[in-house]
Amino acid sequence: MHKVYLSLGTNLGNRKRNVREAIEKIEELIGVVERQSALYETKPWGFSSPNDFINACVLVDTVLAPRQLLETTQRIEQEMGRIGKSVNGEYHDRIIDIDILLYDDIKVNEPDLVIPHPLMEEREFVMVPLKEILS
Ligand code: PH2
Ligand code: MG
Ligand code: MG
Repeated sequence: MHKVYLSLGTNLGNRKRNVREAIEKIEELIGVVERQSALYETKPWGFSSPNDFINACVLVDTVLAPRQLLETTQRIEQEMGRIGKSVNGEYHDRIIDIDILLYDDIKVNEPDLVIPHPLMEEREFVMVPLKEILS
């Protein structure tokens, strides 16, 4: 089993329901959610939008390898109706974003997959919920 910390973010639609649905799908397709942070209401960081976020973090036990994990988080985003991804660091409103923060204590450096998440330490909306559940 591998311990994985994921960040969840949503700023469109019924945000609490989006988080709930994402966690249900994580349980179904990734593994047991061992810990879940509180939900934090946050202002958009790095772009401007009238739509505030709800952010949270979860700790999941999974048998998936890092790349399978990435494919599965992307599949969940798509199944929940996410359209468009951030291109060239330009962000957009979204129904759900699921980012991989930490995977055991390994490092991955591939064009589309970097672990630990390279921007996590700069982002309060990640670090506050993460610290709440970090073991
Ligand atoms: N995600 C981003 C960019 N900006 N701001 C907040 N408050 N919450 C996020 O989840 C978020 C963001 C890129 O994925
Ligand atoms: Mg993100
Ligand atoms: Mg993402």
